[in-house]
Amino acid sequence: MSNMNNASAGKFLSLILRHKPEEIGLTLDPNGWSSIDELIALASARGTQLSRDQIETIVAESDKQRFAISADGAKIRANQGHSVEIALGLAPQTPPEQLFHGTATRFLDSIRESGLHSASRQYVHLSSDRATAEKVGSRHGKPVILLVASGQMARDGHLFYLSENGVWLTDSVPAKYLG
Ligand code: HQG
Repeated sequence: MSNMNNASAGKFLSLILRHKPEEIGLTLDPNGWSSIDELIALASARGTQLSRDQIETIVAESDKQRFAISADGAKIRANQGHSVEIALGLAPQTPPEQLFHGTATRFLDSIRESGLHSASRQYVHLSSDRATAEKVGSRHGKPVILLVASGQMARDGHLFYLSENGVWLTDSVPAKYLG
């Protein structure tokens, strides 16, 4: 049995709640929620010890508010970042006129050619501020910030969603909207 520190436990929750619930035999509901008790029990059965207190601490202290606990306290889900198909249940919203996407310079040619695609995730993730985009881009290498003409995209019929933790989501961004 292993007890994880909060950083490792946060990564574990991201893995299970966004990408691979099957890794511990967990099934997410159609909106991405999992019972906290079931998650703890299944993780424990596979040798990963997490407590409810630790989960609550991670949810409260996550720098990006990556997770949400349901109002009744019984369930948890990731606020964004999923590769598994779930419905966050967000209503489309009108985005600001401009949003930012941080990426790595080595992806630029491909992005200029074919636009922004969500790769393995459900949505392309966009930031309302440059500093956040810079951090997101740095995860992949030498960062570069792309400006997204989100206002024009919306007027042209593209849908935007705002996750509970403030990340703008859209299916894809055609190259003509990138500056
Ligand atoms: C790039 C983190 C080549 C795209 C972050 C990105 C975010 C292309 C990478 C969230 C491309 C995908 C998401 C194309 C897109 N050709 N490369 N046509 N279109 N790309 O990790 O946006 O900390 O799936 O630019 O903070 O980096 O996990 O997406 O570089 O909010 O909570 O393909 O994940 O949140 O990478 O990050 P990712 P992302 P957490």
